[in-house]
Amino acid sequence: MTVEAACPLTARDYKSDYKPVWCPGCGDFSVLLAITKALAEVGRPPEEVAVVSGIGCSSRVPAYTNCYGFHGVHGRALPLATGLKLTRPDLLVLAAGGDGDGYSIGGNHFMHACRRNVDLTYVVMDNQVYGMTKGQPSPTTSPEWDSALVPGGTGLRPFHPLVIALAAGANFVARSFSGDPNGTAELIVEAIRHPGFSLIEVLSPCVTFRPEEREWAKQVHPAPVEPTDDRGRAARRVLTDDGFNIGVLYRGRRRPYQPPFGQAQVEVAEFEAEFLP
Ligand SMILES: Cc1ncc(C[n+]2csc(CCOP(=O)(O)OP(=O)(O)O)c2C)c(N)n1
Ligand code: SF4
Repeated sequence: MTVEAACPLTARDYKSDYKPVWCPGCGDFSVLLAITKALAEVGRPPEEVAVVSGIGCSSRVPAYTNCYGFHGVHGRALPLATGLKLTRPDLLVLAAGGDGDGYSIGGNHFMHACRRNVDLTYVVMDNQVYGMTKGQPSPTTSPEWDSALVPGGTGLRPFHPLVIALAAGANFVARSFSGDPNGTAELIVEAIRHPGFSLIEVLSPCVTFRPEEREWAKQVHPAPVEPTDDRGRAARRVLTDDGFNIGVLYRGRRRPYQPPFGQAQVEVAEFEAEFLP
């Protein structure tokens, strides 16, 4: 059962004492601020919230909150978050990470999390690069991005996470920009309140390996159309937009997946006996 907080919570109530080790200017600072503001606005106390991640600069978020946290294996934030939510539906479960973590090694889990539509919120800090491992291209890197590691660029078509999410069954899809922490917080609040699997793609510059991403501040703009509940229409829009439309892009009506809880068919001792010599 949800325990109402005795007095209004603030973003500070969700921050841990650990000081982020991100590079000065990294977009992830503002995303952390947005997440803590959103949690305060939703009002569930930190002990009723679990923040789950894989590995990457962006995946350090759980350590910087004082909610329950799980800093897991690279690419495995979503199976962890899914299992947790299914067994503890009373918790607010938020997964966070980067484009490498979520769309490369974790790409298969991403699709199936969308398909399962468990009531989770997934915040992806997309900087179109592997920041933590020093600048390799990620699935969302543009083909012509020239770097010392891949001279002349990859020449590969980028993965389009929002279209994949829509096709696979995500129930809420939004895009935001880290330079607007208040707007990002509002989207995260809406995503948390929306039933089912919600994806928020946050354009979050990696100022160290992609300094040109500082220009995103001049390129982002509000989505020119109202959100739709028609995923075909939403998919067409995000396929043809400029990649800088900010706001809610899709609000679906799928019922979240939540199998009956607490009706185990097998006693734990019985299950253990199968594995004991
Ligand atoms: C199984 C496994 N493979 C590879 C790595 C190395 N690795 C750590 S973080 C990372 C990519 C991080 O990129 P992203 O998720 O985009 O996060 P960012 O650092 O840019 O925030 C990789 C490849 C690992 N830790 N574990
Ligand atoms: S390497 Fe990039 S993503 Fe990682 S902390 Fe530095 S600026 Fe942020």
